[in-house]
Amino acid sequence: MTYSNHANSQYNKIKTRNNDALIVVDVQNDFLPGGSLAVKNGDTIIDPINRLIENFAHVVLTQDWHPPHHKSFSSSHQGKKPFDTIELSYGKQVLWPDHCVQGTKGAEFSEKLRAEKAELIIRKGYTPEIDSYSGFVEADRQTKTGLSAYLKERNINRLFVVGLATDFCVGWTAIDARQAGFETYLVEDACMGIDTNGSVAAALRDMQAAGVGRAKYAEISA
Ligand code: VGL
Ligand code: ZN
Repeated sequence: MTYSNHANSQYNKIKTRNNDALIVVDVQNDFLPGGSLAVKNGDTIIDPINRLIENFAHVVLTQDWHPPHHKSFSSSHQGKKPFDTIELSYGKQVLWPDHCVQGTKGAEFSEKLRAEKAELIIRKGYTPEIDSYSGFVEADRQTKTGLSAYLKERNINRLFVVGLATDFCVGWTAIDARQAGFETYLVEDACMGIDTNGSVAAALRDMQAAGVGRAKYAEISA
């Protein structure tokens, strides 16, 4: 009789290692209740994330960081409203309310997040014409942020991805992490989705197809 270590078993125990990193995606005021692109119940994942932060030797934060009038804002396109979609040079783009504008309160990390332990903050979405959901590669699918090279130079090879929003920045970051060759887990109860047009189900499907594993925060300890 052996105990299953399969990802679908009831309860897994994951011990964090020195070559793991916790990637905390976009826990910023604009994505939290009261923010301009608030994720419903987004604040409920902050305590789980803080608990995870205690258990990782390496913590990286991503920060959505748009200039005013960014191309991903519906206000930059005449006659468009939030959640409409348009074609940009790199493909389909969902249009958003103005959010995470550089230097604003909405772009700051939640003051409840234990952000001080982070060793790196990767800002993304600062190119005026290109969005970047992923912490690794911009939406043109070519421009790199440098995150993969940073992690590899530090011999980090296993990533746990948490934060906001499951169906956009978390999902794309996790999939690109796999693409870059990292063993990658979504900590499913330490992230929350926007869910427009079935986007959470689609993101979970895409992550699974990319080989992203699933974990729960209580399974993970140092
Ligand atoms: C995000 C939409 C636009 C996210 C960022 O953090 O998931 N979503 N910009
Ligand atoms: Zn954004």
